[in-house]
Amino acid sequence: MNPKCDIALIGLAVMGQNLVLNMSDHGYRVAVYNRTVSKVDQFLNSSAKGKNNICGTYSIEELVNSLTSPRKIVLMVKAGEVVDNFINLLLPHLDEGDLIIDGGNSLFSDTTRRVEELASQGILFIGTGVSGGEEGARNGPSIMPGGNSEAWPLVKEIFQAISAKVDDGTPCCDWVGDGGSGHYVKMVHNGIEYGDLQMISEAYDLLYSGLKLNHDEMYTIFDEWNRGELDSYLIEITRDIMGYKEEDGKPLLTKILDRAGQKGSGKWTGINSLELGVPVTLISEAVYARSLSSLKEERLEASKILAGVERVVDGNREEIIEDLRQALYASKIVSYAQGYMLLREAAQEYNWHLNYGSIAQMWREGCIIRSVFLEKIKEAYEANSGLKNLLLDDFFASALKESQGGWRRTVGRAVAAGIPMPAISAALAFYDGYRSATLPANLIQAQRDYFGAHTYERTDRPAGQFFHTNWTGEGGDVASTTYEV
Ligand code: 2AM
Repeated sequence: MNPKCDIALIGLAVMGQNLVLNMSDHGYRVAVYNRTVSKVDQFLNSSAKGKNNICGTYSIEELVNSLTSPRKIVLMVKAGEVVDNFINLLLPHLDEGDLIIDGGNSLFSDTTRRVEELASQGILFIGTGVSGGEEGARNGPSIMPGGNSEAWPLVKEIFQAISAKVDDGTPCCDWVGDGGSGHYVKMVHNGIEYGDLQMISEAYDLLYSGLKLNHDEMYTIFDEWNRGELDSYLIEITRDIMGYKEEDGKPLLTKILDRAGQKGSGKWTGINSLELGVPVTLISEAVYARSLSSLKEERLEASKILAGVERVVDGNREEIIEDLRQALYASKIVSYAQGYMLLREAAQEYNWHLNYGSIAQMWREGCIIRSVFLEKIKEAYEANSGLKNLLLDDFFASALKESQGGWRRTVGRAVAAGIPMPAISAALAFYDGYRSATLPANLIQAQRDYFGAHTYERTDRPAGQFFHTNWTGEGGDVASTTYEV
């Protein structure tokens, strides 16, 4: 009889297969199963061929029986009810103390629910973000596990072995926290990714349609940017995309339809930020920008009707490009600061103890938003774990001071040339709002009190005392407490 397996994985799509191969490379014995069981043999006869520590199983029962105790079973299946279905199929075969791990892109609130439901039945549950795409899964992803903390010692060694590592060997995988916090951190990661993609695309728009640079010139610019503060996976692939030409010698990028797809994690981040009341403006703008891009036909019509200006950016080319680099860098700082504001509020709201430096470390390598920049975020939180806002850290505050000139000039140029920069300009508006000791919200309060008797606080009285004024002399003096206008 074959020795029992260390861990099992259900769901042999590419991510699942690659995680299995990765675990096998690290010496773990892995049992595999898939709903369409023919894919088990297909896998064993292709990329898993010759790897005798990968064991095919053909039923849930066989899978469960092939494991050492406590059993560890990873689900890499479609998010949503498919995860619940597999949990229900597994439950009758499991013993107390066994562990189910959901490595898919589940909504964090589903994960919180599953952790609680399974805990009441004596089963451990982890919901983990896995980022880095197919390549990451194969060679070292960023792994963000959260859930039942008793489960962490059972998989810590395996997860940290297969994860990406930073230069000093630290794994890009650590315990995130209780409930759905692992999937939450992955959701924010994906939201930040939306923001990064949008900002870079806005920079490209200014270079291409504003400055009329060709793709070789843009290749050189992104290559240079990738050597400095912006050094990151996404700038690197943008450079390579600029250099990619088809057989006819034309850049492939010019032939790709300008209609962006989305799978939902940016939207989830935006929705959650509205629910928690955190101004995560850049990511939300990035989601809306994709929605606007998808209105291709309507935009084509509108482009013939609505007046604009000629999309030309004049001036010293080198200065304009350096300003743009500064705008990108400053906006990126704001975007990550907003992402961390959301994490902080979520930790409060959902009762999680998040380690912000460790989250930056998990994103440092392996995942799509990996960058040199994350090292600085890690350092900021290591220096001050109670840091209220990343923008207030010395390093980031002075980086913004230095780049704000270029940032403002860039937004000004884009506005003047009719080039939309929703993310970069939203970041600047946020920055200017956040650093304002006073905002025009006093007028909003006056208006609300005028039309709806919603009351206001006064600067010349202690906060927490509410006043109502009879603005017209006609409406009466009764403040609104029971209705909202
Ligand atoms: P399949 O190969 O049988 O389609 C990613 O799509 C993974 O989720 C695949 O392993 C896929 O199994 C699985 N999956 C998708 N929908 C499923 C469902 N309704 N029931 C079970 N597995 C499903």
